[in-house]
Amino acid sequence: GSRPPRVTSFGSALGARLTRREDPRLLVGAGRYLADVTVPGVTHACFVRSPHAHAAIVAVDSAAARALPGVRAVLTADDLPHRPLLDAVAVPDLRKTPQPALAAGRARFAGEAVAVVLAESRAVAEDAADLVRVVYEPLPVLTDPEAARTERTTRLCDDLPTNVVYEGGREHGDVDAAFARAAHVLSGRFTTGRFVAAPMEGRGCLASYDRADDRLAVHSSTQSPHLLRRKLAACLDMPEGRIRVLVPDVGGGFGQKIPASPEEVAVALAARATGLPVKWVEDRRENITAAPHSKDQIIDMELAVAADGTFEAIRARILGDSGAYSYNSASTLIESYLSAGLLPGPYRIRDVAWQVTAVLTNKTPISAYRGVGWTASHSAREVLIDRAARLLGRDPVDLRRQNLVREFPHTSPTGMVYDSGSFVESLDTAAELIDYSGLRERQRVARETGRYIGIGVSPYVEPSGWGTEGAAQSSWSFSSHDSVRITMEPSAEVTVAVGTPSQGQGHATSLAQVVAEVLGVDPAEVTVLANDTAAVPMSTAGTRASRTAAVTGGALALAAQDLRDKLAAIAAGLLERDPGELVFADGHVHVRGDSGPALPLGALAQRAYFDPAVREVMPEPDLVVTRFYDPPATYSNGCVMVAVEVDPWTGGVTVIDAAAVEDCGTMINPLIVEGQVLGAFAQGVGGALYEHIPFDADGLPLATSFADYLLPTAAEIPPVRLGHHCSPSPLTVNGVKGMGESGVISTPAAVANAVADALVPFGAEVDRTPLTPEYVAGLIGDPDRP
Ligand code: MCN
Ligand code: SMO
Repeated sequence: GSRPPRVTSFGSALGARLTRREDPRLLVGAGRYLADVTVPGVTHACFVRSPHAHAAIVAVDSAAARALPGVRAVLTADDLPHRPLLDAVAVPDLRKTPQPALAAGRARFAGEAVAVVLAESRAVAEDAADLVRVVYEPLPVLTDPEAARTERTTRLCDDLPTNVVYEGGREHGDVDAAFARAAHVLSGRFTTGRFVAAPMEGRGCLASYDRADDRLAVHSSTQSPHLLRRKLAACLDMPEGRIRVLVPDVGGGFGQKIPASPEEVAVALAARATGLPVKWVEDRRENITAAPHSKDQIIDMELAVAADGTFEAIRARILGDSGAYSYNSASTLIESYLSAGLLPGPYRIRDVAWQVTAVLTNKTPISAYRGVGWTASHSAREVLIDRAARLLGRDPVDLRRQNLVREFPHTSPTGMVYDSGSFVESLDTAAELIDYSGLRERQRVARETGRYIGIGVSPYVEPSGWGTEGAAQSSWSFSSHDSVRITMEPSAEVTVAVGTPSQGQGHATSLAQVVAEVLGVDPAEVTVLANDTAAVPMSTAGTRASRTAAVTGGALALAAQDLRDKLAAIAAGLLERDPGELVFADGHVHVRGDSGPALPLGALAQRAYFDPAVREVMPEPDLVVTRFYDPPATYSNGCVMVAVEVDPWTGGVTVIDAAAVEDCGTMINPLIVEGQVLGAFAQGVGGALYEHIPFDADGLPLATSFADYLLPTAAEIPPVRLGHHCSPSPLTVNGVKGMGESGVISTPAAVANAVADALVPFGAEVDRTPLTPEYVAGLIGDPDRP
């Protein structure tokens, strides 16, 4: 493959706009995704899935399926005894609902796996799955979370008295007093639709069990290899060290591939039970119906505003539709509960009270998707702020500027400590980029001719770079550190092993830059591997929560520094110099102020490994370093602005202009940051306008393919005007903050407010996403009579 552009000046790798070195390989079709991985004797799995949202499983007759030539086995929960998947988080009062790998006795959502067929090909496995006769006895179906909340007879989990998996609340400050003295109280209900992450590549795995050694190897399209290993160990009752998780290229995850999936457990169990290597590649219909869904919150919110526009207090009741199980490694609570923590967002709001209820229904379980939890409360708040601006006759940009956090560190009432930022500056830059005042004029002129343009603004703060403290500030208690291993090979090439695989974030480039910067080498000399749990001591969380740049990147910078110290000690001994006199640049060790020939790192590495004399200088001259990092909490920020045009006759919304300003502290690679911003912006537009999985009264999903689950295409996304601010974190290595989710937190609110702004002449207010044409046309009523 072709090499990325060479950086001419070493030591300037951090912050360089390098094109992604992984792209040439991926773009010519030389990537190796899960579907490409195979082993001799591989058998293919197809799941038999429940066509009912809620039903007792009375009998399974697999005789006809077994008789089909090429079928190796048909297995049900009875054939594969195991421990169910359980939540890993320790949120007080969370009622955990165990989720079996295969439904045992009862199916709780349409698409839940009931049996698995193993065959010589996927085609035969699918044909055989059709021949498995399952006798179901339908049970009453719960689809409405409000109804499920009070229902006592029909319960999803027998061990729980109700369908409520979490109910709790907190008051920060004196909220009642703040509301009592406020000049204005804005209130409303906002509903965020049910998304599915829709990665280009679905989930999947290939499990091989070695009976002689009692070892399990699992290739998986996962974001969290160590977490998967831990879950498999628990479900299969195997020591963790006997399980190895290998990660091929992954074509998108967006949070959906954080949890260990029931299907992965079933495949591993099937491999162990039969001794056959078993491969499962999820298809699109399975992904849309059975992979975790996301968002789906109903928020009743009140905002107290003083006469001068100061935001005084927020009160929210958040109802999360969890689906059928409190999802295992991330927990369904990741939506509604995290939503509460970010209620104040980027504003100086003193008093906040929230009440969260998460309730089980007969739908696909909810788990993480980019912008986890935060999208919903952010959108609800921003929509109310625009209503406040209209009520007060204030410009929505001005009103926000007045209330944004300006001093750092800032402790939000919910306990988040914003370490640094450019909240006001990012708002102003976005307004400048999109020519806000010019757009207002264009809007005015357009209205005179019966055309409806609207402008929406959405400044945001992103809890990013989750280490243990960052997670804890969201009341999400788990150990979220990373360790990395870095090795200088005898050729002086550097191999880096990390536990945070890339699903498209460009880690092979950006993490190499971090290491190259410290060692003074070309990033092309640094290979980043995130493909094997055996190569890394531990990554508790994997790639999620916009944490890789800050956590893994931090660990790598520290490890590279240790490695450089080792090299300096060896070189100093050989050159009879003081290590402090040595400079690492251009792949050489130079003596400061000495213009004589420098020592190439290749020669130094050769000697470290192979020259016995080096042991006189350093008794253990191995060029391997392991480092651990768990950074303090850090918060990035930015602002999204969009302009839309609404067609009053069809209710169709077109995004006509957009600006996105990001501040993630020190940027490792601005080009990659911009790619992340653009991708998340597009997903945010999708969530705002198109994406939603409705369910009918029988609990059957009404979107099961891309014909009815509508993703935005390039045609729906306008060019985005990009801007940056840079407020380095005073707390993290290199001042790096994470940023991978920002656009999905902020964009839906910007679009919703732009539509609301366009509809002002019709006296309509928006109260949900997605803003589908039917919904918008319904708000407009008679297009001729604004
Ligand atoms: N970066 C940088 N400088 C910074 C911050 C980030 O150069 N100050 C770079 C990083 O080096 C990395 C990328 O930007 O290459 C994203 O970094 P970060 O914010 O740390 O996020 P992660 O790498 O941990 O990725 C996770 C994040 C999440 S949580 C979701 S969801 C999501 C997202 O990334 N899923 C994605 N972006 C995605 N992009 C793609 N293509 N596919 C997914 O599944
Ligand atoms: S939803 Mo991102 O993988 O934390």
